[in-house]
Amino acid sequence: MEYKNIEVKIEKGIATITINRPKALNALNTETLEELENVLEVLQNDDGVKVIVITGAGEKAFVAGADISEMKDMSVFEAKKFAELGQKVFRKIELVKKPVIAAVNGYALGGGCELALACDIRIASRNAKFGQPEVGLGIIPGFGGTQRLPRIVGVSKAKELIYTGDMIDAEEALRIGLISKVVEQDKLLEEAYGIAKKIMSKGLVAVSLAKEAINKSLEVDIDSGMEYEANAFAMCFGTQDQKEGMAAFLEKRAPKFEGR
Ligand code: CO8
Repeated sequence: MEYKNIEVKIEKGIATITINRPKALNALNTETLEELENVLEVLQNDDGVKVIVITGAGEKAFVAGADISEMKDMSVFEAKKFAELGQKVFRKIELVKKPVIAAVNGYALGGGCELALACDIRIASRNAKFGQPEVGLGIIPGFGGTQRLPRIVGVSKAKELIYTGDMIDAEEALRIGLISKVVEQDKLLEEAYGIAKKIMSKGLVAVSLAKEAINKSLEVDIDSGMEYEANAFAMCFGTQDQKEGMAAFLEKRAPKFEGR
């Protein structure tokens, strides 16, 4: 597939997806969402890709939301279809069996904030701004924001952000646990790649199982979650990486993981 609205670069096991629609501050229209859906499928099936980084083109915006010009005249039916498309694509990010890091380089508003929320790890540049301004447009978050934001920052803060539409800066986002790190803009990708490389030095089957188990913790009751964890933990013992990791520890040497 030819991409018009995203750029994809794969280097040393790290795939970088850059949302690139500068004229609309990287806002997500149907075409961009379809391209994202396609590339996630491609990257999921590419064994050479170990970690995925998502960022926005330019220095101003990560993603300034869903495309308001496209949504303006939507019928109820079209709006439902559009919301479901965004939800499907973001769920794919959550379910892809590889870590996904959002490198938030500017405005992450509405659908842009929701895109970041679907990623496993969020870091941001100092100029980043987060918000769910939808109620100011007479709508609500529709790409998972009402479901993921309360799970990540707690119900009270999520309601405050969604009811007021307030924008918060990167420091505040860090304080409330919406992101895990703030760095200078020119260091953002370097930092994201640093995290990616650290993850890639570990047992990647284990990392993938940890992703699944942590996701489950947000979806099921604690006993089902514990059972899921115990099964995932046991599965690690069927991997070469577990044998190598523990042998290396006992032999006092660095492990050589193969990701299997
Ligand atoms: N959609 C379409 N175009 C956009 C968007 C957007 N979300 N954001 C910015 N643009 C365009 C502007 O229209 C402008 O275009 P033009 O140059 O042709 O006039 C260009 O990008 C530059 O923007 P500004 O001139 O506004 O730049 P400023 O620096 O003055 O302001 C802001 C930057 C603060 C980011 C401002 O652009 C803004 O407020 N943008 C909209 C933010 C927003 O409300 N986002 C939420 C959208 S709704 C949403 O995401 C819902 C998700 C769920 C959908 C469910 C489906 C039903």
